[in-house]
Amino acid sequence: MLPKLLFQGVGLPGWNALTKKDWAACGFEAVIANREEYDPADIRYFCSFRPTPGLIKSLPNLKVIFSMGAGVDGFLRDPELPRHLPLVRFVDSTLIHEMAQYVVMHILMVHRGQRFFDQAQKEGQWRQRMLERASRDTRIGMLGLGDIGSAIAESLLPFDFQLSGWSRRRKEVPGIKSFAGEEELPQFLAQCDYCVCVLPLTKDTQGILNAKLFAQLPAGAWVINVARGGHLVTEDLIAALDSGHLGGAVLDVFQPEPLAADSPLWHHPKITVTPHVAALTDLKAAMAFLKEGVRRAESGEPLLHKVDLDRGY
Ligand code: NDP
Ligand code: OXD
Repeated sequence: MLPKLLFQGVGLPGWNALTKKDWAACGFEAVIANREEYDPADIRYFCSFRPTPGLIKSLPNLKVIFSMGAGVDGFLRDPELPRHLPLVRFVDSTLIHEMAQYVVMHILMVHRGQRFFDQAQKEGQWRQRMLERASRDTRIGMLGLGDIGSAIAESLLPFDFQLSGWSRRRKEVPGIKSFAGEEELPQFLAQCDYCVCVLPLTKDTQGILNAKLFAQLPAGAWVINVARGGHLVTEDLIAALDSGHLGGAVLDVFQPEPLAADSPLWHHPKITVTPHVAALTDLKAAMAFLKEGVRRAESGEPLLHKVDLDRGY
């Protein structure tokens, strides 16, 4: 008999077309919460992105919790999360590449002045313009130099930008200057013409994109947030944009999501909004991730990408 895996709220595109047979090929019997009846005592594995608080605790024989996202803040907000169980997060090359594509695309659009040329085209005008700054003089910093932050920085390497990253521990990444810890944050920020947030949302990083941080960025800097909406203090961003200190912002993530219809972020002239699509979990990759995770758990092999619950990521 296959072990049972309970899914909650994992509405990936193509998800509904999967059959019990497809899941059995991954080594488990899939049970869909809120759609199928189940005995909580039968559930060995659990998978979600943002589970209902208390649900995981109701599964007495659970072995492993799988996160369908790279970020696990949706799990850690549950005060009843059983802390003795392993929480495994989704680390996937397709997702990492898509995150890098998103950030590279937006930085190049701004750097190359594409909005100016779009407007000129709309007006039928042949308007040439030099770049405001050569790439060799343009400084791009990653707040967070983990799996995604370092991949983004590495993707930017061929363009001759000055690249850096900030993390808790110092990193050795060729071509990318490493800043570490609270004490080096001001130095890091002072040299970011683009500041890209790719931090996990934890008690230490909640609200980190605030007035104090913006004030430490060079005049005209851009802020790109692809991490979590909880990192951003919205009013502080709007004030820093309206004062002219910041050049613009690209936001993919919000608190709450979907972004409220009356949010001022939607129509601000210096803000680009996308609906949490920098990278969406790929269904095939998700299936491979669960198959491998369940295989390891069943065979007693060590699990990969286990979250440190005390650290929060
Ligand atoms: P990782 O855990 O691999 O990396 C996190 C990085 O943040 C590490 O470099 C870590 O430092 C650093 N960090 C954490 N806390 C602090 C702190 N207090 N001070 C300084 N640095 C800190 O995460 P990923 O790169 O895989 O993912 C990052 C986030 O991206 C996710 O948590 C998620 O929120 C978001 N995301 C968004 C998506 C989207 O579609 N918009 C898609 C996927 C992810 P150190 O290396 O020293 O530990
Ligand atoms: C993730 C996300 O954390 O999609 O993977 O935001």
